[in-house]
Amino acid sequence: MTLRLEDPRFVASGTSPDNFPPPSYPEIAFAGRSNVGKSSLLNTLLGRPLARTSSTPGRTRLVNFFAARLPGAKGKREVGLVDLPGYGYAKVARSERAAWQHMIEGYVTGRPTLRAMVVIVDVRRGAEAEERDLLEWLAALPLPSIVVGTKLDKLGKAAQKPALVAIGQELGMSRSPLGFSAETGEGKADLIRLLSRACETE
Ligand SMILES: Nc1nc2c(ncn2[C@@H]2O[C@H](COP(=O)(O)OP(=O)(O)O)[C@@H](O)[C@H]2O)c(=O)[nH]1
Ligand SMILES: [Mg+2]
Repeated sequence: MTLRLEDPRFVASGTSPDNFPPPSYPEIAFAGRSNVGKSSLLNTLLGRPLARTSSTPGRTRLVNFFAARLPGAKGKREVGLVDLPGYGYAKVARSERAAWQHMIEGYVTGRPTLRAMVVIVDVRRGAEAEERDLLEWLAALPLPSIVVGTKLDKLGKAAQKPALVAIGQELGMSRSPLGFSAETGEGKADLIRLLSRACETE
């Protein structure tokens, strides 16, 4: 089984549940603070630069929907990959944080096809209150979360594992998050495997 997403496509952008594309196939959403490397991770998974990346933290409120075919035990199947707006931009106003939470709640509750939430953490920065809050909120839902520590290439070899272990501890996880790098592709096959498994649960 080659661990590669096939036929990657951009589907649509939306700003709120009333203009999101209708849920029709298993979907995985990606959340993380602004500039964490969310779009870069998605592009690495998709194998094409379909998601816009930027070195300056943006204020995009758009939810971007992508799709591809995912290999799995039951053959190839359609999967949706959703780039959620980043949170924690600069000195966020309380109102902005509330707007993000409202959007995320609307998205999650409106997507019966959602199979997992990937929460992305910068390995150099570690997990903070936002990630803990998000994971705590997700833990109360019947929705698995997958934590990924990205930008692994920015740390020296010896610092990588300790950084991942620290994130796991900060988040009270039973094991360390998956290490990832959009630069080297490290973690890509493992992440695709996890997504494939998540999509197979109904
Ligand atoms: N070295 C390195 N840089 C990365 C990685 N992922 C993202 N970046 C850089 O971090 C910045 C923000 O990335 P982006 O994907 O736009 O973040 P987003 O705001 O979370 O979508 C860009 O300059 C990327 O090139 C990575 O794995 N390694
Ligand atoms: Mg982005």
